[in-house]
Amino acid sequence: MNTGVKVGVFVAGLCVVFGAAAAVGNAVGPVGSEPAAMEHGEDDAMTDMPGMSEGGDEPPGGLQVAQNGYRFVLDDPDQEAADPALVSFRILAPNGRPLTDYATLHDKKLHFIVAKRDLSGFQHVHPTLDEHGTWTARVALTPGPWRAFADFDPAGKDPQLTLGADLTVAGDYAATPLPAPSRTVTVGDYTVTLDGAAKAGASSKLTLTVAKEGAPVTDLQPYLAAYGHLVALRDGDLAYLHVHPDGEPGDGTTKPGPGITFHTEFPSEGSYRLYLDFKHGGVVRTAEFTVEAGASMDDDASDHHSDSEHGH
Ligand SMILES: [Cu+2]
Repeated sequence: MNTGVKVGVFVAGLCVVFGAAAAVGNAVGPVGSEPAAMEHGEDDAMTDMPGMSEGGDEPPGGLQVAQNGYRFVLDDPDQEAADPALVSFRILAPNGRPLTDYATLHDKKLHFIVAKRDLSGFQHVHPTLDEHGTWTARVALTPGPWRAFADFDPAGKDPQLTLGADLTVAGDYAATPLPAPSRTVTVGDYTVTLDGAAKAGASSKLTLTVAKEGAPVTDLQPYLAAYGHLVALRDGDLAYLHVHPDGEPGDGTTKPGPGITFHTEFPSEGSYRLYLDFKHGGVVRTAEFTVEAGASMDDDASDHHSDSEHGH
């Protein structure tokens, strides 16, 4: 499987997860609640490989500062260390003007994420938009190289995008080594356990189970219309993957914990940092994991998959 195809698989996975059909390129089918935005080529899907529904060679999200005519413009990509730091930016539309009309995506018009290049410092916030199309986000910035991501869906027919831009904060910086892979992390009084294998180019089922002081949490609170939000960033280039769990609060079947299940595809083998946002007791917390995606990962989790249906 060549790189382009793998990327295609990944993009297809993203589309399915987002339910925003036609996030890129060709058909992914009417999988979501949002109207499909495809203009053409709905039947063009690659059919030469099982499970493939997405052709083209779109890269994973977050790697490009401009895509499909949209551009992510930070007003000041050189920032001072501050908490809070105000980061303002615009999304320029294909007509060159700041975009002011956004579709709501998971309760928000835009999701703004920053992470340092060493995958530390992750923050996921929801900035405010003024009438001129300028967004302002409040984040905590420490010295070093950062990547900023804007995850949004332009109103109208254009697909949802994640654009990325570099942000530099002056000052002394030493990269932190990526923490070793771990199945369990602690956030305050909470312990989050990861089950399942991260696989490159194949569907990966990941279940994150939340406990507080040793007791399973069964009353997670909806946050942005889900019981959990998971962002994965690839070590090395910070390719961005935002996935949402199976089921929604209030759908009659999805329980509010302790487990939150996600299906996604990793675009390649390698190391990823996973950031799970969950809400309990009125507070949103983020649990961070390092995972290794690849066929060689030992999977001692309860969920065993057959080998990749996509082959190698
Ligand atoms: Cu968000």
